[in-house]
Amino acid sequence: MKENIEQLREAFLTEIQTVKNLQELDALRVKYLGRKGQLQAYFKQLGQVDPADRPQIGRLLNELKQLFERTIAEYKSRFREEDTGEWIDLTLPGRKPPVARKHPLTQVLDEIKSIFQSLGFTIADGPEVETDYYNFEALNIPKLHPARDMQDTLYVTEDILLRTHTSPVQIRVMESQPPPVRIIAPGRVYRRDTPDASHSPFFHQVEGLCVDQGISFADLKAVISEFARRMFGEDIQVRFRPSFFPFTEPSLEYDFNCVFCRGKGCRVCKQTGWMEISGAGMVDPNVFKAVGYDPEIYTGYAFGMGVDRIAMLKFAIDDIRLFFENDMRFLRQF
Ligand code: 2NL
Repeated sequence: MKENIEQLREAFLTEIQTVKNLQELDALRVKYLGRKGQLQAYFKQLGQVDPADRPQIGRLLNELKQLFERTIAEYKSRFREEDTGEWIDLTLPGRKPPVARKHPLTQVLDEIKSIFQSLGFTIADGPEVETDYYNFEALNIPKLHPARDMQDTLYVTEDILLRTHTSPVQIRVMESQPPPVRIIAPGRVYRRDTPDASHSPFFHQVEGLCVDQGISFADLKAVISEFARRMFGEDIQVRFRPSFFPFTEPSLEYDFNCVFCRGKGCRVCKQTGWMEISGAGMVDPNVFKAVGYDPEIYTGYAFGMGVDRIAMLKFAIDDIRLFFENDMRFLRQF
């Protein structure tokens, strides 16, 4: 009997290696474990075995049964995986959906917009392809001004060009409605520049305009100072210096405390504690005349700022070109 059990074991282990699919495996299971199978036949013969040997033979038969069951189960899961792909490995990590994010410039622009919206400004936009009139003439920029030169502006025809600032948007808004006006005009602008770390032939600007009766320099200073604090922190101070623009009179340029040393002086601000941001001023009476506002009744301030430059300060980026190369290694950091 012991020998028969050993032979059955060998036969099973040899035969199962030739099994190629689930059907063949099932046939094998019936042959060895089925009610009319060989193992069952030996169990039936157990009664005729010498009572002294019976416990040992019984144990051997039970062990063999367990071996059959275990080995068949193993082959079964292997075939499932290979043949049908039904097998699901619940221990695998899940598939991560790619999470979209906003471009750093969009993030900064959103922040700038929401600060000015909270100060009562609405958002205006307009064409990027403009006429000489809206980009220059209405803004009191004289015919001989260097900005009008082919070297500085990208022309489509003699009269049509890519806007060099978003001021034309503000001209269009003033033409279309009487004061009061309190708007910002964010958007892309174009200059004829060779790209380097601080220049790009296109970049992004936000211009602000506030026109009503009794608007003064004090209002401008308050709005710019509040913007600086909200954008970069309560401790950031603003400095105003006299300047000149054809479309404002008087004009100024404004600086914020260096956002890296907070005004103490460091390498980035060349030990001055200040960083140039942009220009502003009281709207020139000639601009009001061009849009049909009476400069004897209304006054207003206007300002500009570079979105790319503010984003570079905010994220400590030293090359403007990084914003426009779509390099995912760069963009994924924000
Ligand atoms: C700069 C900063 C500035 C304005 C933009 C403006 C717009 C209108 C009327 C008057 Cl419609 N001014 N915008 C004013 C001052 C500065 O931008 O540095 N630009 C060269």
